[in-house]
Amino acid sequence: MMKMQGITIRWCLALLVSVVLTACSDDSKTSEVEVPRGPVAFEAGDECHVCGMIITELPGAKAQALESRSDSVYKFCSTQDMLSWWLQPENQHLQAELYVHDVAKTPWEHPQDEHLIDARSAWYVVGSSLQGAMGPSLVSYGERAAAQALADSKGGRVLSWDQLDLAVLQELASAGHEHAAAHGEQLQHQHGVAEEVAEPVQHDEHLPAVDKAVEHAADAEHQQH
Ligand code: ZN
Ligand code: CU1
Repeated sequence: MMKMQGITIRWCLALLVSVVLTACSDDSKTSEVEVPRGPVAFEAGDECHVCGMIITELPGAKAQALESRSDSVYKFCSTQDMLSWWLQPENQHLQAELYVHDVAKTPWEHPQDEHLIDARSAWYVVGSSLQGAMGPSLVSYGERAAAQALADSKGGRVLSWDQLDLAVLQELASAGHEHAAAHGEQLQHQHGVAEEVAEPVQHDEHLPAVDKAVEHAADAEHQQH
């Protein structure tokens, strides 16, 4: 009789364990769907989803969004073009992975795909003299200290992803109102940026890079009128 009871209890335990295991495997199935796909490569000829410019021909941090439900991939010439797309009310409810270049790890003129990082945990400098695809740029970094170093040397301030809003976009747009005129001079622009980045960090008020940017803005202004 005792033996019979032992077997029954053991059988019940086995049943219980199998129920728990089934529940566990269901859980892992759910989380598998949410594993991020990770960033994709920028191909030659890819156009910015917002402004249509050829992304890989332009300097500065690029951005991309991978929308989960539709499997769509959106690529952007610049971090601010992704931000302006993201801030549209219909897009804020999307489930999307967002990536930007870590400018501390990859050349400004030709950022490399292996240095794309999660945009939501990145740090951004707004108001620096660094010129990107759309002129004045929202410069992205993986580390806050690296972002602060740019702000210290080339002006601007450091913001987290959650602090990026329409006011920031407006600030960039008004700083770059000459962009439309500068569009025709992309190559010249790129050279200016390459020289600027190659220069060692200086702390005097009259940075040659800043002079160049002002000069460029004045040129563009002239063309517009
Ligand atoms: Zn763009
Ligand atoms: Cu553009």
